[in-house]
Amino acid sequence: MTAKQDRIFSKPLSKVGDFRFDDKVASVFPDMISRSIPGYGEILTTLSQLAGRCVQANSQVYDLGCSLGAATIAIRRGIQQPDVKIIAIDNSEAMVKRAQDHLQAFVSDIPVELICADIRDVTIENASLVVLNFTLQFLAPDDRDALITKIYQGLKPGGILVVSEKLVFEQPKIHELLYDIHLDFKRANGYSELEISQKRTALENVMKPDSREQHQARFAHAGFAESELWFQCYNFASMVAIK
Ligand code: GEK
Repeated sequence: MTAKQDRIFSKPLSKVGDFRFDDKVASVFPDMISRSIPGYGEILTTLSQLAGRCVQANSQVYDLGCSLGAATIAIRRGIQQPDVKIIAIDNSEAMVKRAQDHLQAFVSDIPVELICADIRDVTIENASLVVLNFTLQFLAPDDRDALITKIYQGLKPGGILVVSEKLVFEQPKIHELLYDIHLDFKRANGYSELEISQKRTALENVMKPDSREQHQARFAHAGFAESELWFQCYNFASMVAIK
């Protein structure tokens, strides 16, 4: 199946509204995310490996902000233990509707419960792996600590949390350099200057990245004994925290 090309911001818009995960975005999402996030494919491959090592028998796995279910599919492929259920949650109806078809395109005995809900409202329990793959940055900053604490409390001992995010950097020149390199990555993937600038405007009020230091302080505050960055490409990273 070839992914439909993302042309959402290719024409000049009289007013660029806030970015929304609506049907238009859901319909081009695989193309959009792979042309926008460096390392997205590698992160999915590693999620599968982490699932193989860390998912415990008789436990639950949560994919929070699952979009079309790419992380769920990767994790499901890696799970080695019996009696595991995956709970995949997204509050975009357009995403959840399409995720159902994506999940069904792959055969597996591992059950997946797909839920359309706000991740701030769901209970996390008996979890051995929780994944926030580029989702936390879309949550209001004031709600992030409570979510990470709720996840910590719902994890079993030895359970892990994987958080992938765009990062900001405290050193201004480093910040500018890594952001510029990322824009080159988007240009190399065929996005025009107009597409890049209109998307940036659309995301301005919606996506507020934290620094690595803020993430690690939040993990520690929630109770995680250990956390580390395991992947970084430019200003995109993935971190793991262990209970
Ligand atoms: C992937 N993880 O392909 N509750 C539920 N879902 C939310 C919320 C919320 N409060 N806020 C945002 N979302 C995926 C990619 S995309 C990242 C994740 C991106 C959802 C939102 O609807 C969207 O589907 C997802 O989080 C973020 O591995 O587009 O850069």
